[in-house]
Amino acid sequence: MISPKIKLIQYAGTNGILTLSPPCAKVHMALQFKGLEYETYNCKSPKDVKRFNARGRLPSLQVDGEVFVDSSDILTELDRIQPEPPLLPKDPKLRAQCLLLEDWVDEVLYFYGVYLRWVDIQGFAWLKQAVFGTLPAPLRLIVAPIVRRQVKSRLDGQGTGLKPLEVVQRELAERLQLLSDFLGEQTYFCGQAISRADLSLAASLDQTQILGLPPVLQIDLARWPNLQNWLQRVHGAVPAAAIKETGPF
Ligand SMILES: N[C@@H](CCC(=O)N[C@@H](CS)C(=O)NCC(=O)O)C(=O)O
Repeated sequence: MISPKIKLIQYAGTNGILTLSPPCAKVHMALQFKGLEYETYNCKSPKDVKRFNARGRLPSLQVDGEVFVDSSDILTELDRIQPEPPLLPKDPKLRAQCLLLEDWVDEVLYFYGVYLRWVDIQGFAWLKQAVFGTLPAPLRLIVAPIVRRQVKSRLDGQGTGLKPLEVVQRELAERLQLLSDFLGEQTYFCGQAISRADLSLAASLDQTQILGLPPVLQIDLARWPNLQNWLQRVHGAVPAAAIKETGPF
């Protein structure tokens, strides 16, 4: 069988990190988990993004020229073109659990990270350098605050943007505790094999383990040892998209 030609269109990373976007990192991990070869293209501007997704969001994946958007739909497509190893459990209950958890990570947990990176002053100082640092100074000084205002306005609409930092941090810690309780002593979140729920959560948590982050963007996983061990297990099977090899795992 001829391998499909795959191109992942994403937001760039920095300093050896493949991407700073959790959903783009999730797709990297799924491609690597399946052993599929692919190229990566880093979008350069919102206009560039719209060439690959009219909705203006990344990741986008080209498979033999056909375009797929949204990380969850992309993973479904990857299971179709390369069924082994599967990203979904076969058991209907575990399968439902897996898709619900993936959705929760992508649509709820994700916004805590967006808040801490774009709204919090220290988080944004780090992100600004990482994302806009290579732009010439005049452009950087104009573009970064404009994008920040757009993101903040969307986050207000979603709800998380309206909360003070202390509430966001408390809720995030409570949700990590829930994840830790959910996982318990299980090997992976939805059974004995890695699933797309594991990839989605790992892709998000990896972003908090990048070296040199300000404290507000770090999560100390030692507070939840079973999550820390689980992340290590996931990365025993799939390399992280967000951590340099010299990182903590
Ligand atoms: N649920 C979508 C989220 C995609 C998404 O929001 N991606 C962000 C990057 S992390 C994006 O493209 N943001 C640009 C924007 O909102 O204008 C997925 O999983 O693909």
